[in-house]
Amino acid sequence: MISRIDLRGDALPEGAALRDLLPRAEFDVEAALEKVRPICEDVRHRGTAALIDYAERFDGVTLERVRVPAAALTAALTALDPEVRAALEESIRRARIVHRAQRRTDHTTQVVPGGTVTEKWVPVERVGLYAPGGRSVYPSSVIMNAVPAQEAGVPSIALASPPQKEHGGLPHPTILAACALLGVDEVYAAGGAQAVAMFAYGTGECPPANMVTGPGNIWVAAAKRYFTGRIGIDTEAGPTEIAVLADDTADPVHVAADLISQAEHDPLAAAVLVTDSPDLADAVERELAPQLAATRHVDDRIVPALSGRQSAIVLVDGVEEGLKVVDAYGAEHLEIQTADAAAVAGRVRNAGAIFVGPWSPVSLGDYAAGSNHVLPTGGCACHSSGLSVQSFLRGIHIVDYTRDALAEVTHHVVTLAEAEDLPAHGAALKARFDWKVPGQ
Ligand code: HSO
Ligand code: ZN
Repeated sequence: MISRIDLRGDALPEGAALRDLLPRAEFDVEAALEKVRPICEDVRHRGTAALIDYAERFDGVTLERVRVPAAALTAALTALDPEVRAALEESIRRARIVHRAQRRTDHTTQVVPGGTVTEKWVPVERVGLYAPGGRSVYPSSVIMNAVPAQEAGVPSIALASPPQKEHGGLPHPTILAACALLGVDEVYAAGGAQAVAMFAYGTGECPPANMVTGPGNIWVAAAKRYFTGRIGIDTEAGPTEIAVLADDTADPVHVAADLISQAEHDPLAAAVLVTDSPDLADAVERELAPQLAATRHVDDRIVPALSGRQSAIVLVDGVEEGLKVVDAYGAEHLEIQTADAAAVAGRVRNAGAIFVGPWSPVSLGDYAAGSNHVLPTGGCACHSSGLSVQSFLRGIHIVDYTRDALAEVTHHVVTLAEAEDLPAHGAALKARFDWKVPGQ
């Protein structure tokens, strides 16, 4: 069901050459851009009327307004299963603990006597969060987006989620209940690219936002790409990925369960096991069938995900080589199931989040570790981080020099300005001192 890539024997290639040997899902955001452009421009020109038309066309619902009434949020919370409520509350509590600790404080550095640079962290003014609907109704993702934005101090937070036919054109009730628990009361029944456009351009009902975050399908990713430069975005979330680096100390039952757990998201989800133990590889493969027999979403998602070209068992000579492989892959989620897992984890350079040892599975991080589950996919972990308080803050440098401190550095500024053929830059400093415009 899952293919094997045998990298044992020869020395591993470096960097991109190694990455090319590893599996990865195709996720052609560029191709989706063409379809998304007219939708976004339609929302720009027709606003709410366009959103209502797309709700009819894509979601099969007739909306009178896109903004969800406050009473619907309260009703969803009242109707919420008490156990689900308790679990969401615990997830929120843990996420708050971690994200509150991320908040950076403003810092003033004295560069020279009389010359300071202060770095001041200012939250983004208004943020639009996106929560998918359809196959992926994830109230946990509402938490993972809203908590860092709130802890960053974002004053205006709105959320969009697709209208659901079976819920009278409102977003899914668990999404609404999660919003109510989090205190996010500005909610819109809008999905896909049109929801991102609503936030980017604003409509009669919804003021424009400075930033849009949150996972979504390829249309949402394409719309984020379309608006990059106009608004801030987190990463363009692709299909979810789990990589497991394991040796013969790993429990095949755990490894198989964890691979299946992320394969459950999407037929394009990736599950990659990197191991130096052929015995473990065999045992994990043997474990798949009985575990699949005991779960749901098998034929539509898990089997296509595990047997797709994006998933594999990669055999390596040792944990050292395994580290090279997982670094080249840069997984969204990486589990380390080896002897001395913490030390091995400490050496990983590229991963969205790392899960150490047998008692820290990815599913814990998805819901209740306190960590964030909006993470870079598609190898973007090599240059980007997951969502955090930092994602919603801008660091503004405040430069404050005295006359003497400026005088002391003027000759250097003038020299560099001349070297760049920008004499007016130098003149802006010289004009402040005992200097006359030549010829006057
Ligand atoms: N594993 C997904 C997040 C998620 N899992 C939501 C369950 N619900 C991407 O990190
Ligand atoms: Zn998950």
